Amino acid sequence: MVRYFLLLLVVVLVSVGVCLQSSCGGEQEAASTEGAAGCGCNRLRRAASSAADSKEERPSSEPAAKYTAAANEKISQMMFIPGGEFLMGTDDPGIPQDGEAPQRPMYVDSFYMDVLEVTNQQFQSFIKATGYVTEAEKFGDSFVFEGILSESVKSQITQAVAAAPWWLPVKGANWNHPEGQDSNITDRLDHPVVHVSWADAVAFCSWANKRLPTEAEWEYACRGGLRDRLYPWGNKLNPKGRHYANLWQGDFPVHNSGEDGYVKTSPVMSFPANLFGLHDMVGNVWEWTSDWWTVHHTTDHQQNPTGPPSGKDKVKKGGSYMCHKSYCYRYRCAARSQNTPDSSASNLGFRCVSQEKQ
Ligand SMILES: *[C@@H]1O[C@H](CO)[C@@H](O)[C@H](O)[C@H]1NC(C)=O
Ligand SMILES: [Ca+2]
Ligand SMILES: [Ca+2]
Repeated sequence: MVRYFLLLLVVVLVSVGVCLQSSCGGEQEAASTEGAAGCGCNRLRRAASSAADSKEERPSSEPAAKYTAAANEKISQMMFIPGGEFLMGTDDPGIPQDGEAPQRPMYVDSFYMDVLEVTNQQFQSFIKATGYVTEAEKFGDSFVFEGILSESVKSQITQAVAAAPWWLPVKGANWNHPEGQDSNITDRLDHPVVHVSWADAVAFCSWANKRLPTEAEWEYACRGGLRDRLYPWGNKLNPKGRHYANLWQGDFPVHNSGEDGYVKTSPVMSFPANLFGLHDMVGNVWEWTSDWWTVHHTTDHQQNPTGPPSGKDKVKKGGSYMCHKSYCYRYRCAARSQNTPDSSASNLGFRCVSQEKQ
C-alpha cells in the first residue's frame, strides 16, 4: 500500500518536473519584425492628448502568486559581477533608430548587482521607513496598459497616447495601486514594483546604499559573459520549448495568450537566471539606468562609460511582459529605449547596483 503510494508520488513529481522544464507550452516566435519599434514604450508623456477609442479584448488574469521561501531568501541578494571587457551594442540592430549600433568595445569595473528586480515588498519597506512620496502619487496618475485595467477604471478615462492608444493615464495609479484605486499589491508583494519614476528609483537605491546601474553595467550584466548573443541565455528565444523570460505571446495588443505563465508581471525569479545569477534581466519589467539617452556612440574603447552629461530622456533596458517581436523587439541585451525621468508606467521598474558588498 505504502509502496504504491510512493510510486504514485514519484509519478506525480516527475510529471510536475517535466512540466516545469517545458513550461507546459509550445514555442512561439513571430516572424515579422515590421513595426517592431511601434510599441509606444517611449511615448509616455504626462500631457497625453488624443481620445481613447480602442475597445480591445482583455487578457484573463492569472492566479495570485505565492511568496516562496526561496524568493524571500534571495530577495535582497546581490551578485558579484566581475569586471571585464565586453562588446556593447550590436552591428545587427533589431531596431536601428534606437541607437543599438555600432558594436563597441568597453571595459567595466567589478560591481555588485541586485539578483532580482526591486519588488513591491522592498519598495513598501522603503516607503514605510522614509515616508517618501513617489512622482506618480504627486502627479495623481500614471500610465497603465489598457489590457490590465478593470472596466470601471477604463470607463472613466477620456485620454490616450496618440501613437499608442493602449496606454491610458489612470487617476490614482501608483506603486501601491498598480491599476488604479480599485487595485492593490497585497497579492503580489514578490512582483516587481512599477509606476516608479527615475527619481523614485534613484531615491530607493540611495536609501539602500546603492545606485542605479549605468547602461554599460546593465548590458554587461545582461550578457552574463556570453559574447555576441541576443538574449542573456543565448540566441534562441525558447530553447527546448522553455520560456526564459516573461514576455508577450499572442497578438499585441489585443490578445496575450500567457503561454509563459503570465499576462502581467510575474513574481521575480519565476524564470531562470543568466550566467551571472541574475533573473529577469530581459522581460517582466523595463529597468531604469542612470544614463541620459543618446543614439550616437563612439566606437573608441571606453572604460566605465556613464553616458552623455545631460539630456531629456533616461535610458531603460530589457523590455517587459508587454514585449512581442512584432511590436517591441526589445527583450535583447543590446536593445534600449527611453523615457522622460518623470515618466512612470505599469511595465517599468528597476534594480540597483553598488561598488561595495552590501
Ligand atoms: C486588495 O484588493 C483585494 C481584491 O481586490 C481586496 O479584497 C482587498 O481588501 C484589498 N486590500 C486592501 C488592503 O485594500
Ligand atoms: Ca508573459
Ligand atoms: Ca527586467
